[in-house]
Amino acid sequence: MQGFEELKEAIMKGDEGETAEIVDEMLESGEDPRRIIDEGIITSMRTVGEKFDSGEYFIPDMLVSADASQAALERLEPLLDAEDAEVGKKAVFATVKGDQHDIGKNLALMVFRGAGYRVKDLGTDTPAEEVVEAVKEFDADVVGLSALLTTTMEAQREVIEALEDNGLRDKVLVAVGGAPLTEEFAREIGADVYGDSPFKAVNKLDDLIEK
Ligand code: B12
Repeated sequence: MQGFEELKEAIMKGDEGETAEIVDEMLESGEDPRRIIDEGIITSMRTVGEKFDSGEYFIPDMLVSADASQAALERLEPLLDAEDAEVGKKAVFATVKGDQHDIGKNLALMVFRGAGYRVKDLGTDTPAEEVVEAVKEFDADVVGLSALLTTTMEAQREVIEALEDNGLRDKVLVAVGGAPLTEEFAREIGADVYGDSPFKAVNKLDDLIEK
């Protein structure tokens, strides 16, 4: 039986075909798609990140692993049935200005879609004004911001300030995520939710929305 061990190995070596096959087999044997994301993909990508940090992996290794994760996600996304999609919660997601990292953002926005949110993805390197415009246009309830660099974390604060300047801050909840962030930093910049895990972030937001 192919399982989490094999899935991790396939992602780590960046084998898209094998990754997709293992995911299919796991699904056929009844594995929960959310568990495959959380304990399979996210855990593997974290390890890839650590290997890159320690100098064992290089950029090309990481990019093939990211592609393999993407192949797995494509199979899982349609299965994350949006149980309460009729509620019509809307979110705008962006990686902040100056930052090109989007693997974590893409994972997080998929988890949000799976939890019933309609999500508009603004991509990477997104200026604060573009987030403000999208919130207005899309009438968003939630803004999800991602930053992976210590130099771009501050851009999350700029987005929150731009929302305030445009009179939108009370209208939306802001969730921030990305590896260098801390709960303390999230609080300091005035975010509503610190998204170390997108699953926890969705639950916290749902609690806040219901209040
Ligand atoms: C992949 C990667 C890249 C890829 C990005 C590919 C892509 N399409 O994203 C490439 C090769 C392009 C890249 C480039 C660079 N990178 Co880089 N990169 C990484 C690496 C190895 C992994 C990041 C990742 O994808 N992790 C996996 C995902 C799943 O984790 P995550 O993003 O944290 O997301 C999780 C949570 O944080 C959360 N989350 C994230 N966002 C959000 C948002 C919301 C709303 C919510 C709720 C949750 C949430 O959910 C996710 C799932 O749990 C990290 C190392 C690391 N340990 O993080 C370095 C790292 C972030 N990179 C780094 C650097 C320095 C760079 C470069 C400057 C390198 C260079 N010299 O050119 C450039 C910068 C380019 C730019 N302007 O952005 C440094 C940053 C150091 C620092 N202190 O700022 C790191 C830490 C590596 C290191 N130790 O040096 N990088």
